[in-house]
Amino acid sequence: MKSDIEDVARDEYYARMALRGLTPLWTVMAETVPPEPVPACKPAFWDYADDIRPALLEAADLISADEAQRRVLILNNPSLSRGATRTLLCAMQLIKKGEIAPAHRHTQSALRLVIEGDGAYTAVNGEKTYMRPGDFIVTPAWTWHDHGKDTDGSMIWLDGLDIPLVNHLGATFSEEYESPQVAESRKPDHSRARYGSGLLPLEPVATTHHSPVFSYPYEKAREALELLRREDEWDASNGLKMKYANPVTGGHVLPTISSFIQLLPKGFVGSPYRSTESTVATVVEGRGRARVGDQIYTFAPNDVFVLPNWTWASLEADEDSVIFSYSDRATLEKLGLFREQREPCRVVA
Ligand code: GTQ
Ligand code: FE2
Repeated sequence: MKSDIEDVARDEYYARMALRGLTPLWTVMAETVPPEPVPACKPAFWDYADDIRPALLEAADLISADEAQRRVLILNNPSLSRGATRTLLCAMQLIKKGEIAPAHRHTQSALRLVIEGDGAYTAVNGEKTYMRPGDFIVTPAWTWHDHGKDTDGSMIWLDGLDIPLVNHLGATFSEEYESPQVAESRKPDHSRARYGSGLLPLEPVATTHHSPVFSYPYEKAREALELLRREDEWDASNGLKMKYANPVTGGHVLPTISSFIQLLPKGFVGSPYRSTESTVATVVEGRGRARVGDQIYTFAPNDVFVLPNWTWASLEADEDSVIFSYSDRATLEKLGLFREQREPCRVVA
């Protein structure tokens, strides 16, 4: 037992230390070295049809892609000052006929998941890929990229970036290109043909931090999931979940961000799962529920939700459902910080 005199002496010491920018560890042990992660990020959900889509259509009348540079709405998690998780940003972008989102590059890595429309392209270092709903596209860090649309109508896609992570690390650089578009360097989808068809060039392929393939068509991913479902190898928590891979290394597509496509068959009731990764998910097809922490979200196509780090979550599908997701797992694995936990016996009410 410590005496009152000791108490007073300690409090007086703590107050003096605070003024000097010194904090005794023993006064902040629980928050500094907690026994397990205490997520600062809470679950979050955005409704596409009712909220995101109308907001983007309004922006389409309010400002041009040229003036905005990118006509993008950021999906902010209410528990954070900016971003969907503490490492990842999620946004939705709209482009109209005749518009160009001018070429630029940045040290943050980006990915796209195409939501609706047709005829728009995104170009990476002068190589275009025309986007179709469900397609997954990577824009590696420090590559020049521009987006454009020559055909009628609007096109919408989801942007995923590691902006909060890279900004936190203090490693953000960006620059505008000298003209709105980078001149065509290769025919559209050159990289996919060269690296993305189960074929590789005979000469050694340099391993870079990112996949040499920029575009992963939905058609291919969907076909693979459909073939795999016949094998009946469902994971109790994640259904049939596959990662998008760098075909040269077998690793994740980007150095910081992992991306996944997942099939949940009609009637699937997943058992709870949590990991140290922070995940953003969007619904490509189907309907169901996501139980995330103390929240229950009813999801429909193109809705977006956050699965925070170390937070129990489970998925249920009322129809065959396909979920695209991206997470900071690629970062965590490199640092030896990825851990996961399954609770198959936990009863889901
Ligand atoms: O399309 O290049 O949502 O640079 C945020 C930053 C999209 C883009 C975003 C970007 C982009
Ligand atoms: Fe960009």
